[in-house]
Amino acid sequence: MNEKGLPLVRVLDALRDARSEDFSYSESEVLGSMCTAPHEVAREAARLFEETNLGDPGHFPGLRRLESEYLDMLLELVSAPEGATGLFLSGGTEGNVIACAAARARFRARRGKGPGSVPNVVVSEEAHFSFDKAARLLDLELRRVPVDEERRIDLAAAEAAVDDDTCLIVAITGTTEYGAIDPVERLGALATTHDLPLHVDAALGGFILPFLPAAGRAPIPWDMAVEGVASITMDPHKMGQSTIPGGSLLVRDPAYLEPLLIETPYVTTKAQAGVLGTRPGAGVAAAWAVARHLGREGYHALVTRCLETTDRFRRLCERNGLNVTGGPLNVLLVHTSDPAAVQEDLSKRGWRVNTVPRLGAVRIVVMPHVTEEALGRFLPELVAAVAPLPPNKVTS
Ligand code: 0PR
Repeated sequence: MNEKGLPLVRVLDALRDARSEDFSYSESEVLGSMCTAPHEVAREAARLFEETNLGDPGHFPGLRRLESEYLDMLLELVSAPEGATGLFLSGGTEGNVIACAAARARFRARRGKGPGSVPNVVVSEEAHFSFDKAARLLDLELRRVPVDEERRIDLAAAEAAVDDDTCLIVAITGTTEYGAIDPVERLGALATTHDLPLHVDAALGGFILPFLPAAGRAPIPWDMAVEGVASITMDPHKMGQSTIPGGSLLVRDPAYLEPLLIETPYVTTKAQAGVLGTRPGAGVAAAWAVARHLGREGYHALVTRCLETTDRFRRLCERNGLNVTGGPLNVLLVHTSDPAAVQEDLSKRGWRVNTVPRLGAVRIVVMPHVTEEALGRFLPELVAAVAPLPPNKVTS
């Protein structure tokens, strides 16, 4: 650390320098991320609440009210029954880890203490690595089962994987690397038959699926209206268009979280179930603000725009000879023999895509900041990076 403090202007200059090295959402340069430019109202709310801490909410009753109102909005969005509850968290990872911890606690309570086998979690091979973290932290066995041709969990394989040591089944509604949607109703039935909880990882899909019908698409059953769904992860900091960090875990029965509650004697909560102690209030205020400002109508419009842009860009890619796949959401994969080289090439041209080495592709996620105009400029560069062609051969 420097001995003498630097003048404010120099610190700010250094910060601006560092920031200028970053790629930007606002210029649509970042095309492979699942995060997005926060809505202006979310930015403003985060600024207003930047010093607040939900680890000790007695000091911030206004913010505590916003958190409870926001969780009520989410619970309504996922068709939660009366009495359901939720936690505002730091993102999808925390949501999935806590869901696994709750399932393990339920399993242990039923099984009793004593020497037992390692509980397992049944999930598709497409599961986000947050489940590997959960398995490592909680000493669980992650049973990743194969998928069908649309990269949804293979039901027969899921059924075969469930045994007496299973503590949780997981459905993913919007897989990280493909945007596939597991059949939640069928998995809910499987969970119910085996008296197991079903966790839905809707980190991505949670802010898309509720708005599909108004976006002119067929509804997909995915939420607590489906029997067997015990918990749902959904992230305001992805398609919720809020600031980072912002995640949530919604739980049908508050008793599910009770074994995780830790008494917190020196702060103004009685007990906490989440991982964080000091917890940023800014994310809650931002998520509340963007939800209030957009309302259902605003999210309908956002989802419609992202899905229509995705469809149009997919067709454009196909017309230009690219091999494109991806599920029914806003995730597109462009296949190539060398995803890392394509990523690097595009990076030099000012575009950031992510790689999906497992599927031999680069990933584009049409998030709210990704405009049709930017994708139009990006297309020739993508074509050139994937299969070098003279730019005048590009069809728009
Ligand atoms: N569940 C699913 C289905 C996810 O896709 C993700 C993250 C998570 C859980 C974990 O969420 P958190 O990262 O909020 O803990 N999926 C994105 C991904 O790995 C995260 C991401 C976001 C990656 C922005 C890159 C990026 O630029 O693709």
